[in-house]
Amino acid sequence: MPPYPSREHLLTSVQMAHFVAQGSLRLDAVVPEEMNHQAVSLLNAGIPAVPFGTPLDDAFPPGSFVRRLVELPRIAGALHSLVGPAPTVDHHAVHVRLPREGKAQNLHGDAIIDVRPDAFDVQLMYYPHDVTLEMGGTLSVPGSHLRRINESDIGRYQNLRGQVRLVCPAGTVVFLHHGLWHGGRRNDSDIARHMFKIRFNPTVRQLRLWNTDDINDPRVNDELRARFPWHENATGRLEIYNRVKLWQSLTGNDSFDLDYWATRVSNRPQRVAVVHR
Ligand SMILES: O=C(O)CCC(=O)C(=O)O
Ligand SMILES: [Fe+2]
Repeated sequence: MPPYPSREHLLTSVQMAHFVAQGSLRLDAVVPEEMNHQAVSLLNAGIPAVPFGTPLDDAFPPGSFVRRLVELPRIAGALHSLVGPAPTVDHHAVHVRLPREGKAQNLHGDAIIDVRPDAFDVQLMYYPHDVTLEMGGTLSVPGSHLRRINESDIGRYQNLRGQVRLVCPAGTVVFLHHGLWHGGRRNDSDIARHMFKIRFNPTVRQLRLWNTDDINDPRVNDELRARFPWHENATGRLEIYNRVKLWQSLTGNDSFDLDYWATRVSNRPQRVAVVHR
């Protein structure tokens, strides 16, 4: 994998802010048709497993399908922007929702007792064919990634306001923050739905890894301010706060804030006043 994708393929600050607020980033039809055609039989045959922590370069041989997938310029650029150069592969899996399978996967996060406030893993999800509403696209709850839960403990929750069921054209790739609440839906169609997932762990600090030329674009703050329909009136603000903290960490700017809220609640002066008696 080229260590530094060309600048034009890196994410912009507006796209990064979108990821930080929503917990995902979607690249529609980014994989060429010729690869999508090969994908289903390859995925059905199985992609050899790799041990946790295998460097991406060692996980998939040069020229192999998966290597070509992650080397597509826009995918390489997004991956670099999110987790940096030389990430390791946590695990990968092919997820098939069978035709008229009759059941859905419970809502869950792919994380358990993960309290990292700054570093995050990303999950690349690749859909080699069109996914219609009936086909059991991945459901996700935008903006849920920083509301900490443990894996499938949220499985009892059904149909949260603001949830999205993925409907997408062939060759779409979605990058998910590891904390995002999601689940494969029931496939009510006659066509099997395939998705290939790779989880990546960063090996560098996730600090300004994208194209920061537009860092002062007002749309950055607009993205970071997004509220979601499932937010509680007051506690929903916690999501904005956690987002501000993540943006501070990603930009290295500890004083970044949207409306002084993060500044206010982190004000814990250490200077001891000299009291004159
Ligand atoms: O099949 C799906 O759409 C989701 C599978 C899943 O939860 C995952 O890959 O982590
Ligand atoms: Fe999952």
